[in-house]
Amino acid sequence: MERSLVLVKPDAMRRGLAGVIISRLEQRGLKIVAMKMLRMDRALAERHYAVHRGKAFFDGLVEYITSGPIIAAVFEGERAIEAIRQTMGATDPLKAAPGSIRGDFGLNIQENLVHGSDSPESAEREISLFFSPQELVGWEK
Ligand code: IDP
Ligand code: MG
Repeated sequence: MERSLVLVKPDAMRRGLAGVIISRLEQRGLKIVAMKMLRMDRALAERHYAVHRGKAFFDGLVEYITSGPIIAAVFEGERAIEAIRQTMGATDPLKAAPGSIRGDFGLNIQENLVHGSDSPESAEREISLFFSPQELVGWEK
């Protein structure tokens, strides 16, 4: 079992696509183990995207991700990280497969609707930025 941090980004929230995005991940067979709505501040955005610091798109990315409310969620499932990345589609929506979230709803490489962790190490680090261990809800009896 793997866990991944998913963010419904501000553009998706503004466009009323939160339900569709969450629904597609649920339909894929992934289980929600944590969820909250929040607005990221600059400090959280810079930590979450620390790996991109120094890149040309970093400042714009921080502006964008802090531009409105988001939904942060943890999804769990077998090979969840890869399954979520596939369900999201490639970073550039024009390169994302039709049928993927970005391929179906996106055009812009920055405003690309959704975030999903890219490795188990990233997932662990990212989940801990948004959730305390107590906020991860178990499904087993
Ligand atoms: P990912 O979200 O598919 O993992 P990353 O390369 O980790 O893609 O980039 C993080 C986010 O930064 C992207 O989802 C997108 O919002 C933004 N981004 C990535 N590359 C570019 C770019 O070339 N121009 C503008 N924004 C970008
Ligand atoms: Mg990434």
